[in-house]
Amino acid sequence: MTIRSATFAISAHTFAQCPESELPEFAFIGRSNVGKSSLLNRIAGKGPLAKVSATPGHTKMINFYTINGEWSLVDLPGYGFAQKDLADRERFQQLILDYLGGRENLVSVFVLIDSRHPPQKLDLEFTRWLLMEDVPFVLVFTKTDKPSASEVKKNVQLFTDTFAELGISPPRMFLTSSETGAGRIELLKFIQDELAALEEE
Ligand SMILES: Nc1nc2c(ncn2[C@@H]2O[C@H](COP(=O)(O)OP(=O)(O)O)[C@@H](O)[C@H]2O)c(=O)[nH]1
Ligand SMILES: [Mg+2]
Repeated sequence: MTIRSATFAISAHTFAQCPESELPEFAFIGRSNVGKSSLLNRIAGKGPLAKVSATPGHTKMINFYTINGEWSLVDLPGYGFAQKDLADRERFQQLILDYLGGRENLVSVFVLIDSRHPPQKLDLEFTRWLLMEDVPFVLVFTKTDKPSASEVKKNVQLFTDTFAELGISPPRMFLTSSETGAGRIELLKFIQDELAALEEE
């Protein structure tokens, strides 16, 4: 798939502020600092769209981007960042749950996982929640340029094992790096296939 245009559309602080849209949507979620904004920029490939932050917990709203005028990428707030203000943290969590549970044009969620670490409790809890709620998702391992190939393989395998223990077949998995661009073509192919499947419905 060729990216002809990628533009920032709008930011939403509440679910009610999310714009009504007919465009199929793909949402990025994961722990703060996992590399959501970097990967979004890499996939769009049109220069910096989303702000990449040195300090975790920066994105406190939902940002919508329109690609080729045909579909949307959505940067959700990171989960697991210990906001000092509890009310603030609950507001983000509610925003995420409202969006994932209620967004009608949501096609698939990209759950970003840091490939340097074995499965983290929060990531597992979150994927379990998605399974329970029947929200379609894939796992996207980030920063694969950092650890050794065998370390990445081990951490991916640990995830696969976890799903096997739950008695469910593992979701699609992608290995990516915003540094090298690894995985970009595979993710775009996935998006293209999903869009094609929608057309056939
Ligand atoms: N080496 C490496 N660093 C990355 C990669 N993706 C993101 N980072 C760095 O990780 C930090 C957090 O990235 P960001 O995209 O803001 O994460 P977000 O909080 O999930 O949106 C930044 O310092 C990025 O430069 C990657 O693929 N490889
Ligand atoms: Mg971000």
